[in-house]
Amino acid sequence: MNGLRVRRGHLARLLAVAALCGLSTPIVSTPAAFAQAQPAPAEAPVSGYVSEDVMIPMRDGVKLHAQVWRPKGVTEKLPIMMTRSPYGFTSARIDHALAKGGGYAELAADKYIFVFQDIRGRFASEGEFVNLRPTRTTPDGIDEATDTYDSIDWLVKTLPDNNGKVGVFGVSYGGWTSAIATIDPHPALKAVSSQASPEDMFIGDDFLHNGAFRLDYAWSWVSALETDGRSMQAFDFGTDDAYDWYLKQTDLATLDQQKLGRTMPSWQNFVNHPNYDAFWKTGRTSHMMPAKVATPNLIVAGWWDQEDFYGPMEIYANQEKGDDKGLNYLVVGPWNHGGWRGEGSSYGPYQLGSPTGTEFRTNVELPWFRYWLKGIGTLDQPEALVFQSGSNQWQKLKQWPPADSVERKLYLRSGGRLSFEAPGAGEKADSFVSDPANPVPYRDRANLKPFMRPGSTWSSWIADDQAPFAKRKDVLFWQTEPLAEDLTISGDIAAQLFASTTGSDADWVVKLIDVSPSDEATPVELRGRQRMVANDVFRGRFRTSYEKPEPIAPGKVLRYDIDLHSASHVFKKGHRIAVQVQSSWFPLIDRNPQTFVPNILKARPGDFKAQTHSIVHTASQPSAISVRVAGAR
Ligand code: PG9
Repeated sequence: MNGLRVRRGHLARLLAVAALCGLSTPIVSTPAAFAQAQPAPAEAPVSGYVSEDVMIPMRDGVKLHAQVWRPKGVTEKLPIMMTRSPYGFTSARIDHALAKGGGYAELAADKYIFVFQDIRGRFASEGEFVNLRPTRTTPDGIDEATDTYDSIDWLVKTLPDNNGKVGVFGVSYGGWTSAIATIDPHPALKAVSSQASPEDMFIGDDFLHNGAFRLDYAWSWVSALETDGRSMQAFDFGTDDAYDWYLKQTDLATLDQQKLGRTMPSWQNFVNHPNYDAFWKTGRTSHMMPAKVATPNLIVAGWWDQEDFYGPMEIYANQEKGDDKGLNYLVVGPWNHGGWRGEGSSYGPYQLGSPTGTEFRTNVELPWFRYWLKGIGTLDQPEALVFQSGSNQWQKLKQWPPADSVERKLYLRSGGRLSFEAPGAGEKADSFVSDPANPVPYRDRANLKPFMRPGSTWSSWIADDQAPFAKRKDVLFWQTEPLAEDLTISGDIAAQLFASTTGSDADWVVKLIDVSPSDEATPVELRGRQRMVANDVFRGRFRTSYEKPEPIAPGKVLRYDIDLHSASHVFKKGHRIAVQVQSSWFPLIDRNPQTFVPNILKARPGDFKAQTHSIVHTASQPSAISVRVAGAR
């Protein structure tokens, strides 16, 4: 190598910090790992790989740090597998991930040269960090795509015994950098796998959903990443009670100055871009990617990803439009964020029937990269490989969503009934009081630690039992009779709510739920349990436009169309299908003052008012959830 090495001792500082990044998926290093902080394993190489640290020069003179891991004693020419992340990599954790039983064991056993790179401005890399850096606006500018290009160029020219072929892969932020790698790609880049990449931060990923601000995630993430630029320092809330802490914050717009004594760029962006403007739109990942797909991409999503489910599904759908060569593939498995790096035999209390994470890595990811980077094997990857929950079956599909399903509507009816029969005459509205002083928690208060706080179980909150919420007066609940037969849904899900409020703004949270029976044949821990199959929040002010929010006319029944994304799920015979509707989900989502103000992050305490919300379900205004029922043709 050309002498651009970093001494081992130089990394001691970042090893200490990154030791916080635990997970069973060590080098994924998503921030959720903070929640499961464990001590770093002792630094005794166990993988059979040896590493060295390099500084790679970019076109503007900035040098980016990377660790290069190579199988010891192997002299054959090997492909390079690169992952690029802002979270820092510790040597000990990489070593364990590459070793037997680790999240990268299958690839490592097949032998690659692995490169783990700190992106610009993070950890040992030089330069300035910009969160989800936009693409360059001048030909001589830099962005993550040019940094990827320059890194690949240096690696193939510099690393001894490489075969000239490079794969780029990673989860979440690393999934995003993988997607961005396809922009003006280096000729040596032969395949990517963008896993759980965000697509659109305003509409459906980490920071906002349909314009509703993901308060705890946004604050925790930004304060950890944008504090000193070179580490991850989880914000010290001084309490485990996230609900209480956030409820006390009455001036969100200046939270960064108040708590950290300085502004944080991303926080200020949230404050200054309350609507769907060019700032958000130009950051849409698939709009930055080439319209014509030229690099094979294995897109990976988890059905119960608590951060970026919208992203990979949307990237897949958008890239499909320009996939003339058949290079755009999708895998959707029974996982939370990055769950495929673990064993994946269960999710919450639900057994999945097989080690789905190991299956994915062995039968899908490994053959994918072997084929493109080593020319070994054939590509018999289906266009869409989708796990069906409830039946625990993998399905090989020609496309997602599948074409052979029919839309059916589950109507909200009087008396808490949910039915495929539309309402007739005589149905009344269901009403509740939504009080911003007492918002509905998004999970049981006992589990409501801030997401990065040690011991937090944030990564599995979607698996929480929803039954306790159905009992609240400010949560509406409808359910079907026990099903006489299995009912399989496969494809898009959407809510059409006809709703009114006495206020001038309101959030609508909708959950589609599978209710287990309470009989003796059902395992005790599942009896009467309410499993969330789909969910999302919609901020009412954006009913007609995300760009130009409008007050809601008090008392007026208006239609709200809410995307609940998609699912492939079997509601088993004897189960019930249920729907919950509520107007707060705290502190997952910030509180809507329920009084229209131009910018909710700048709302004053006096703006927050209790209001009565109503869901109408009459023959002419039939509130419903539409699902795609499989095999119903
Ligand atoms: N979901 C995380 C993230 C991705 C991109 C930007 C901000 C946050 C992550 O786990 O990396």
